[in-house]
Amino acid sequence: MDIIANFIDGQYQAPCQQQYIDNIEPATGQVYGQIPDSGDDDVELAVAAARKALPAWQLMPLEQRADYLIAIAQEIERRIDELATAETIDNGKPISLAREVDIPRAASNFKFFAHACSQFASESHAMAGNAINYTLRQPVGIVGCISPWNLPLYLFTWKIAPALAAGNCVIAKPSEVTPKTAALLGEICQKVGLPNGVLNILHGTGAMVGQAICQHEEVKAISFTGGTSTGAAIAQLLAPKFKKLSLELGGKNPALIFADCDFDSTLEQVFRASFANQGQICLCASRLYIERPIYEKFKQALIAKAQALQVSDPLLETSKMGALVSKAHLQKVLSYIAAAKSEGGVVLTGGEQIQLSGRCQQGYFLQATLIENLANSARCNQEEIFGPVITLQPFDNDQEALTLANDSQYGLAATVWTNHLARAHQLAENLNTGIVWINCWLLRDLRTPFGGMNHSGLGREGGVEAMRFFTESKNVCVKY
Ligand code: TXE
Repeated sequence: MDIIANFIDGQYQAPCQQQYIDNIEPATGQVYGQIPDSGDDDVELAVAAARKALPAWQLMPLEQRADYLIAIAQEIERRIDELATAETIDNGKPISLAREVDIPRAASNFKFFAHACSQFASESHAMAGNAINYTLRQPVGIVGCISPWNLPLYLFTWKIAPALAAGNCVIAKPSEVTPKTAALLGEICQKVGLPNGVLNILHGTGAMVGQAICQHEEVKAISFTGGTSTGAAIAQLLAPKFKKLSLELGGKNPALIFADCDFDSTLEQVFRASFANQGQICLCASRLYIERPIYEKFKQALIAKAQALQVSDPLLETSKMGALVSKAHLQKVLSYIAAAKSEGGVVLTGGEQIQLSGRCQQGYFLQATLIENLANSARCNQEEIFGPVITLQPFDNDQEALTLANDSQYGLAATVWTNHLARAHQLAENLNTGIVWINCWLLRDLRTPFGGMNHSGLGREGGVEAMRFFTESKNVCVKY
């Protein structure tokens, strides 16, 4: 049994109340470990550790702080196989995806913000009459970072790295569903000698330790990634406390596929955008709008690819489609397929849970699923399913495509597939999403603002946006 501990003040510690939660491997459906079910007492210990560490950490020369982040990145890279295996066991994603995307990106997050902290400039504004203003951007202090289960270490470090780079001390909570790589990050911090209390990692549920982190008076900012409803609950709780809040929430992302696109390349990329990580990425393309002249051809090609996509044990090197993250999530995704059928949807392929043999017999597996013939108002077109389920609809002109795409409460990411230059830029201007990819998907420059609008979140992560979120700006005006 793999028992995880909290990481507080540079040491692993059992939860104060000695309460634990089972940790289940999605590919087998079996309990393989236990994680702390932490609460207020554990948060108190973590805040005390952060409070003690803060003065030295925030006054540390930038280069020295950056050196710690680089050292963490290098240690992540050194332990890539162990971390990738742990991620796959916890999340159910194919081991090749964990090793090629999740873990390398965790290292990149630390490297990127190590450099960002030495480039993080500020402004001054000279005035007529012998006066000058300068802007200080000082660390917020103790901050909370709360992350989800779909890209565990990737999103956990996407928040922690800028928070540390900006001179804050962090209380971080991974999802209780995928805690393992976050737990291992504690060992990495010990190995590189990160000062005790700078990063504290607590495990447990959102309702208990998650909420306790958000509520603690000394935690001055919360960076959250997860479901829209959870984001709303956190915002409601924190509004009267006037804490800084970054919410990276769900998405229901349209793909606008025009007849003039590069067909084969678009097919490959759209398929990956739809089913990568079993469709459990907030940026996945889940609503495909296809210009009518190529609708049938593109549909048949997608069906063929979906049927060829082998669901298998995610620990196999050849695995391209692993398990969904939990039994509850699998049931949620299946409920949407049932809803689609009740709303007149036609399941073109997939739609059924798959039972594998051997060790994965009790695992949470689902076929890649394509559905057509649904109104844009249908639940499967309006709600985030967050699984390997996509819908297809034809359109006849640019305006119709834009109207369909923008008919959503979400606004995270859109993709546009066309070689028509003016069309691409005009659509990019008018799509109500925080991110627009044209003839590509998930091509990421960490300097860019990352996030969505409406029900997809509040604020932006990445680059200078993240450094500014994790600092308070102060204007100093000098008369001389
Ligand atoms: O997210 P939750 P879950 C969407 C997706 C998924 C749904 C729920 O649709 O089906 O969200 O997924 C912590 N105070 N996304 O259950 O519940 C929780 O412990 C403080 C999109 O993972 O939002 C976990 O660490 N913390 C998303 C984290 O919040 C709380 C990726 C996320 O949990 C809390 C994942 C509370 N009251 C899911 N309640 C994306 N944008 O990528 C929960 N938590």
